[in-house]
Amino acid sequence: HDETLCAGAVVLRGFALTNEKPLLRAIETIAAQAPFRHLITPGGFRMSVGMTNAGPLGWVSDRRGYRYDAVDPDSGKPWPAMPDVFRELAGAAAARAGFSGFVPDACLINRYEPGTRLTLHQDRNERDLSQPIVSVSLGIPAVFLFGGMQRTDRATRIPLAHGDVVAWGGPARLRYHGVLPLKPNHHDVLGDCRINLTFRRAG
Ligand code: MD3
Ligand code: FE
Repeated sequence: HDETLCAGAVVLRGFALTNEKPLLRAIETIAAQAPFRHLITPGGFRMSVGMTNAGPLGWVSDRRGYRYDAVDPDSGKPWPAMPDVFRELAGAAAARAGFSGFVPDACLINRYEPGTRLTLHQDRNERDLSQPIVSVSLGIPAVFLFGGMQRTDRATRIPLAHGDVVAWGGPARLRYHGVLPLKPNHHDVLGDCRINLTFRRAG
């Protein structure tokens, strides 16, 4: 069943489970071409989340700032292609949540290990903020923090498990969000990690 968290944010529990194996195979193929790495924030901190990308644009961070780039800075090559199974899953989830015609051009792949967290932030590097974001959770569960339009607004906690998909758009698009430090845990398929796919229309 679908859960509306607030206007513009819909959780589709288990929506990715039917494509679990193709998704995991595709992630392995991407990571073989563009390995997970720990980016440096503009402030000089190493992110605890490991990241890579697929699609025409990839999200990167370094001392100069956050941006989307067609090229993997580690290899100098374009990011791996966006697998059809990724694009189709993201489009179907967005449509079901009420955002028809979503065609992502960027998939950021985040890898969390126990202890890893993502501090509260907004996603605002994308050109067209009327486009939604779709996220797919795989592996060990996490607690997602969903805040308001200001960093200091009280955040609600949303548990996200293997196969859960969330679509965020409209009035939810610029809300602050983050992920609490992952608890030590084990997932039968992914091992001791969580992988999150974040689909965006960036360009
Ligand atoms: C709510 N990733 O990469 S995805 C990120 O689980 C990021 O890896 C988290 O936040 C993760 O930027 C959360 C869910 C998400 C993504 C974008 C949002 C939630 C959002 C934008 C607006 C509101
Ligand atoms: Fe985000």
